[in-house]
Amino acid sequence: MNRFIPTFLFASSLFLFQGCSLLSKTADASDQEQQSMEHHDMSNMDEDSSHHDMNNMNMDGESTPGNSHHDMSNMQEETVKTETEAKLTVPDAIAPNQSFPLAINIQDSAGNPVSNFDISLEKRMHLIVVSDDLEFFAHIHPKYTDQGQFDIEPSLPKAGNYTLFSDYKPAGDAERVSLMHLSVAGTKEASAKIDKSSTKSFGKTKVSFSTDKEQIKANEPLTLKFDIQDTATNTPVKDLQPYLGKTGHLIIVKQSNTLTSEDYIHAHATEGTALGKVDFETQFPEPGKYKLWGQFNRNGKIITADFWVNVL
Ligand SMILES: [Cu+2]
Repeated sequence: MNRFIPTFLFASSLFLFQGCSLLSKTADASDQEQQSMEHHDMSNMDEDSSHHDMNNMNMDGESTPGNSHHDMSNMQEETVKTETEAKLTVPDAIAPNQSFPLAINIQDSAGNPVSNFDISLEKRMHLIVVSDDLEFFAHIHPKYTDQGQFDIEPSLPKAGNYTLFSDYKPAGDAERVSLMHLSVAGTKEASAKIDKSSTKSFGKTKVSFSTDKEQIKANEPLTLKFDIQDTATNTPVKDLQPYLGKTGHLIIVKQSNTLTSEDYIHAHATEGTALGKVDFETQFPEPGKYKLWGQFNRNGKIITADFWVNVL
C-alpha cells in the first residue's frame, strides 16, 4: 500500500505530463501547417509562381540527375521560400553597341547578400535580356563574384528600354525570377515589322515552328514543336547536342507595355523526339501576343530561332 501510492502518483503525473506534451505537440503541428500554408500563399503571389510550376511540369518525367534535384526543390518550395530581390547596377549612360559593366546583387528581404546558389542547368544565374519591343533577345550567364554579386559586360544594340529576367536558385531554396530594367541612351529607331512567318532560316539552319493545336488558347497545355533542318540539304539536322543540359531551351515573353515576371516562361525540351525535332510542353497564362525563342546547340553553335504566336 505504501509503495502503491507513490507509484500511482507518479503514473498520474506522468499521464498529465504526457497529456500536456501531446496537446502542445498538436498545437505545434497545426502552427507549422499554418506557417507552411502561409509560405505557400506567399510563394503563389511571388514572382515565379505559375510559370515555374509549368516549367517544373516540363521537367517531370525526365530522368537526368539535374532533374531529380529539381524535383527535390519543388518539395522544399512548400516550406522554404525566402524573399529575394535583384539589385541592378549599371552606368548612368549606356550607349548602343558599347559594352558596359553590369552587376546584379541578390539580397534577401533584410537587404543582406544571398551568397549561396545552387547550380541549375549548369549555371548559377541565367539572365535573359529583351528589348521592350521584343526584337532583341540575349540569354547570358553573369559570372558569380562574391557576396551575392554577379557580373557581366554586355552590349546592347539600340536605344530604348530593356527588361532583364534573372533566373537563379538560392541554395536549398526554390528557383525564382527577378526582374530588372535599364535603358540605352540615344534616339529610338522604329521597331521592325513583326515577322509572323513560321518557317525561318538562321544561318545554315532552317527552323519550322508549329503546335499540336489549331488554335492556341490561354491556360491550355500544348506542345510547341520545332523542326530543325539543314538549309543546304533540307534534311533534319543530325548534329544537335545538349545545350545547358537539355535538348533545347525555350524562352517565351508576352508582348506588354510593362513587362512583369508573369510575362516570362522558360521551358525545357521533352526527351525522345525524332531526329531534328524538338518539342516543348507548356501553356500560356493569358491571351495576347507572345514572342518565343527556341535555343538549340548544333555541334557547339547555338541557334536562336524566334517566332511570334497569337494566344486566344
Ligand atoms: Cu541560361
